[in-house]
Amino acid sequence: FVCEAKTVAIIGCPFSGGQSKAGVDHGPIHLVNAGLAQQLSGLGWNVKFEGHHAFEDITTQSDPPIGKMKNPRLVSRVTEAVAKVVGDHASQGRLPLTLGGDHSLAMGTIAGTLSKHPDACVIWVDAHADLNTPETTDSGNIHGMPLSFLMSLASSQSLNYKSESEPTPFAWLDNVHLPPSRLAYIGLRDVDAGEKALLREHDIAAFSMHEVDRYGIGQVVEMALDRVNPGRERPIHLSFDVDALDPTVAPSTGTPVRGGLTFREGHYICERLWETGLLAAVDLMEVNPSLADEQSVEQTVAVGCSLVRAALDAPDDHLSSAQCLEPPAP
Ligand code: Z70
Ligand code: MN
Ligand code: MN
Ligand code: MN
Repeated sequence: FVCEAKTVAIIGCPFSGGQSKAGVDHGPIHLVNAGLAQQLSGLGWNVKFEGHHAFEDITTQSDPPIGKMKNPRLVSRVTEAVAKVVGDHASQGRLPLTLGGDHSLAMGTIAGTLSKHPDACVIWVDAHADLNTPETTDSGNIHGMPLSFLMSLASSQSLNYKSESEPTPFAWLDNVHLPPSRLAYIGLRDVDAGEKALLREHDIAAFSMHEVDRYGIGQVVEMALDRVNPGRERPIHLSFDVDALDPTVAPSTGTPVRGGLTFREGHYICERLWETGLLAAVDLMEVNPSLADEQSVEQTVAVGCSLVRAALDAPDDHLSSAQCLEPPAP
């Protein structure tokens, strides 16, 4: 696989049903209003953006919790719709760029990527593992669970929601199986006990901030790729939760956790994944413009746009001459 897309499809997803704080649904609107589409055109992309997906036709009469899961029917129907949009863009040869919205949306984006590229791997950049099952979750927020659904850990470990009188709303995911060997995390620092057990049980590649400190971001990205993409031939789906960055860099997010990635570390991940030529889809999630003062919001939105530009460098390799530079003699 080599990414030959010259068109990026911006999929704005103003959705907040996977968690409980208002405002994250305004993230994509702020990113677009900051000029993201024009910035990507400036890098040489054809940009396809036809307005945000409001999911207006998706309403649930009543959506009481199933087990601990909050808004399960709404999240399921929205993510199913997102999977279809992402899959359709990928099938048309466009690179899907999904703007969140909360991270439950990645259930849809990754399912969409896998529908076109069944062998894709996922690099998940986040302070959190988002790996809880409906059983291990404390919060009941589905944005803390998308990976357990994508890897079918939820259905194997916590079948109790299937014993309800109605069928599980997540039946649409029954044929989606991301193998745990194709997921690598970077930036973790707030992982629940149940998630740690799952990471161990399934031998998932998890590079926390400890490893970033120990090896440096350059080594960590190579180690992550060696685990999930050793032959460097699999398409890569990058799912970037802005809370992976340190709160001094990206303050406007629902669950800031101190000790995060620097501005450069975040950008390096994006640049390096673009450089592989294998990037097949990008998510930028959890920008919440209601959770900070105006200047912090502006800063977070600007950093979000900047990360996307780093991940989607120009289709024509305009910096290729830099690759000819020799390192200085020792
Ligand atoms: C916790 C949970 C989470 C983002 C918080 C937190 C998950 N593990 N993810 N903020 N982006 O609720 O499951
Ligand atoms: Mn707003
Ligand atoms: Mn997340
Ligand atoms: Mn997070």
